[in-house]
Amino acid sequence: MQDMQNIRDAMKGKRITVIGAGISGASLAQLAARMGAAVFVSDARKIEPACTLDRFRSMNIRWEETGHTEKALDADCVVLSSGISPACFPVTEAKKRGIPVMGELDFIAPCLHGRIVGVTGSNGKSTTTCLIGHMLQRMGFSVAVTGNIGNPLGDAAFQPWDFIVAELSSFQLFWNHYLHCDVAIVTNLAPDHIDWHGSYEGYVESKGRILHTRRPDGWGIVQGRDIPALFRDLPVSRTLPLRWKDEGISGLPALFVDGEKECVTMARNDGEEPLFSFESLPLIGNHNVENGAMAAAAIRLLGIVPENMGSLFEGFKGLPHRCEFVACVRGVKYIDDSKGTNVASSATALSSIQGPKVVILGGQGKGEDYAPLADAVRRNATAAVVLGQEKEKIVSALRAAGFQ
Ligand code: UMA
Ligand code: ADP
Repeated sequence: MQDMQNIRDAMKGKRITVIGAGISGASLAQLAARMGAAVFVSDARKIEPACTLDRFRSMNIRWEETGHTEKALDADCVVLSSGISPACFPVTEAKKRGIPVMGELDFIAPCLHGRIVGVTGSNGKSTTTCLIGHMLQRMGFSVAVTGNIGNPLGDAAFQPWDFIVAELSSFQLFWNHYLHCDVAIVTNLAPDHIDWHGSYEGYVESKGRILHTRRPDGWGIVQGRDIPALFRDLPVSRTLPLRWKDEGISGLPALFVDGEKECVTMARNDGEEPLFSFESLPLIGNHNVENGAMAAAAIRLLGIVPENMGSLFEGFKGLPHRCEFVACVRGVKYIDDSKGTNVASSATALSSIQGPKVVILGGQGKGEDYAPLADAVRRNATAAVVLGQEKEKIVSALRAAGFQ
């Protein structure tokens, strides 16, 4: 490819340090090496698995582990893997010394070939990303389903895709300037990763960057209720807000979900068109209807007119650990929603699953207020088993909500 040659010419001999040797960092390092750079990887912990180091050796990539040292700063540019914080030592020090610092998305953006659908949000990112990928693949397009979903974006570089559907995190978007989406989706907003961003406002600002950096002729899809937080005083253009019909809010364009007629329509200035009826979506819960609505709208906003939108959902199985049915033992159904890793997602799952429930809660905290979760437990569960690092905080929130 010609542009690979141009990029290689520009990168030849450049000293690139990649911070973090996890999945995204290892992919970035290999991409930089393929571009002809002299690559050094620095990780605060031991680099694992061992095969990562085998690959580094075979590609002449040098590294350090169990701590960032001065060696990481002997570079023309410092490139950050997915979750690296602006407060980490190599970043603050590189900035002090005037060494350019680049996020993962900016580094990879010039190497991507294909129209880009970016999906971010607090919950439903992976489901929506995979659903869009599934629908496009069913139509016969070549599609990379990539990003924060576990397939690093760097692996999609220098390949001719029709579409790249990328799940993007608030961490990645914090650093983004040059990844311009054709369709940019923010599935919804709820508090998450406040420890990393410092505040909810900072988190929302990072998520909003997917809209503010999209292509000028690109479209945005967001929850109607999230528009004020995402745009603040900026003009709202080429953005489709999702609204439930019973909210009674009018205005065009809009993506309408009609709970009574159980169907989804898209309305633009040139008229309203049906997208699908709920029964065609093989996933449970209103939250998944919203994910399906955004996925279908993305297909249309890419300019694709399928004969039957609903039929594109066929064969989509849903993702593991997301309201996943595990087993039924002596009449008790076991459902795994362990991917519900913030208050809003677990509260949504609790209200989506029918019948009396015993809920198991716990894990590591991210600085969230547990009151809304406790309220959802009080309304939807008969008993709660609480464990893990956050158990005391969760138990006191449950007590404060009057859950016995
Ligand atoms: N590290 C440093 N210095 C630091 C901080 C971290 O060297 O200051 C090192 C760590 O020691 C570690 C590496 O950097 O070796 C980062 O590992 P990681 O597991 O945090 O990240 P990756 O393995 O690169 O995985 C990332 C995403 N992780 C994060 O954004 C935190 C994965 O999303 C993603 O699937 C993968 O890239 C492929 O693109 C995970 C995630 O939890 C599932 N994402 C968050 C979420 O979904 O809420 C955003
Ligand atoms: P993410 O990639 O954003 O973590 P997933 O698609 O993996 O989202 O879903 C994780 C959990 O979030 C699900 O198990 C479910 O409990 C909840 N969830 C999924 N979609 C939504 C949505 N649109 N709104 C609220 N919660 C959702």
